[in-house]
Amino acid sequence: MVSYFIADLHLSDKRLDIVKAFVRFLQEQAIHADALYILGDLFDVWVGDDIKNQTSNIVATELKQLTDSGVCCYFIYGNRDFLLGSSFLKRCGMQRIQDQTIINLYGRKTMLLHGDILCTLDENYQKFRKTVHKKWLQWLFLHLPKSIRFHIAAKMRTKSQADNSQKADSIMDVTPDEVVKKFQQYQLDWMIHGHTHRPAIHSFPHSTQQRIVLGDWYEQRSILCVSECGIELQGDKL
Ligand code: LP5
Ligand code: MN
Repeated sequence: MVSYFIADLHLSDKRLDIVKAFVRFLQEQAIHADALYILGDLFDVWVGDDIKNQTSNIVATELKQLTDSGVCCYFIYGNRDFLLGSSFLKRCGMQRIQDQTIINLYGRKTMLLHGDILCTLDENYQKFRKTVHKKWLQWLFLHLPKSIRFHIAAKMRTKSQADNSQKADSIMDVTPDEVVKKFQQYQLDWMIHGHTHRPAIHSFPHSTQQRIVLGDWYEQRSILCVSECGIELQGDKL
């Protein structure tokens, strides 16, 4: 049996080709799995479960079909879709799990996370994250009219894009010390995350520990396939 891990699909009506690729993955690969783990940023932006569009309807229908057929599907929030709520999770039959959840993955102690929390050198982002994760602020935001929510999200995206283009590569990536700290603190074998859009399998010298980074789906289908036989990070063209 096999478990699949994906992240950073950034699905939206603007890129229905990615939505199609995701549907194909669900119908052809995930359907045969033990479990599917979505490690954040499934959607390009999420500003409330009450907003329905072509993409969210397709995703809900297809994920429900998958979960109804017996495949467990787990979801960790990303920095773009942390407002995804319980009503959408229910429509999909998905279960939310916390960022930094530790699971036993075919005998390996594995931490699952979106990855943004590891980017500790990005102080502006960490401040932003702390603010938008305040429950009372999220409640207020979700009670605003849809048009205002779209407007604020668009402003945030514009500012984020402008800021990111000025940030050094090392700031946009995870902080190496932070990674080592997590491995030591929790005695991990594996860590799996996305967010940085730098797909790779990182090994540590003289150790069997590995950090697996999922890629985005802009040009490729970045899928991690884990079974008792080992791991494979796939990256087929869309
Ligand atoms: O996503 P990515 O990879 O491009 O960049 C991230 C970080 N940026 C973000 C911001 C998101 O893209 C915006 C998401 C909108 C979510 C929906 C609305 C929710 C509202 C909730 C209210 C309670 O996450 C980026 C990191 C990068 O990853 C790499 O780690 O660097 O961080 C930033 O860009 C942070 C900026 O430096 C600061 C963000 C400024 C936001 C300004 C707010 C303006 C509001 C205007 C209101 C009218
Ligand atoms: Mn992200």
